[in-house]
Amino acid sequence: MLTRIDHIGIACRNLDETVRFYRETYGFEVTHEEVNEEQGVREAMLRINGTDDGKASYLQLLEPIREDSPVAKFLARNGEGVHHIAFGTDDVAGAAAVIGGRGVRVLDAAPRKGSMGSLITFLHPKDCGGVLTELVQANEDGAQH
Ligand code: CMX
Ligand code: CO
Repeated sequence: MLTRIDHIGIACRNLDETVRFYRETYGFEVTHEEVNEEQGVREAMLRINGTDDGKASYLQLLEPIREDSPVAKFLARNGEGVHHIAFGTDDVAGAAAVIGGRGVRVLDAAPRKGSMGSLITFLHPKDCGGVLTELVQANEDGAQH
């Protein structure tokens, strides 16, 4: 059902400085940048490696664009750091229904738009041992490969 670590989401105050850190320290490059108005973030995706299911794993660097966004709230409470983990699936709605049936709160009534044309949904961190967890269905046109 879940076939890869799609990405790890990292909350930061300054996207450009954080991108520079990952480039200069590890040699990771930005594959894609976008603003997701619905999620309230400006984000950069850094592709790390391909995965057994033919897709890929990324770091997702997240800078808030609004004070009332989840990432802004997280930064105010915790400072910069790991914000969420995302698992990849080929059927996000199906996976959310199965996991929801196991007693975990699914935060979105229907999947929303994620990076690179993906479909995403979130699971409540309080039902996941303190880990905000995202499910991702990559865009099948290959944008996420
Ligand atoms: N990881 C772990 N725990 C978290 C958390 C996180 N990222 N964010 C909040 N929490 C915890 C808080 O610590 C708090 O715990 P306590 O009650 O023990 O103090 C509790 O959840 C409630 O926190 P809050 O600050 O009051 O936040 P809200 O309830 O308003 O929102 C959440 C929390 C998870 C429902 C909200 O952040 C959300 O809907 N997230 C999903 C969307 C999202 O994060 N988008 C940004 C990323 C976009 C992307 O990946 O593309
Ligand atoms: Co994410």
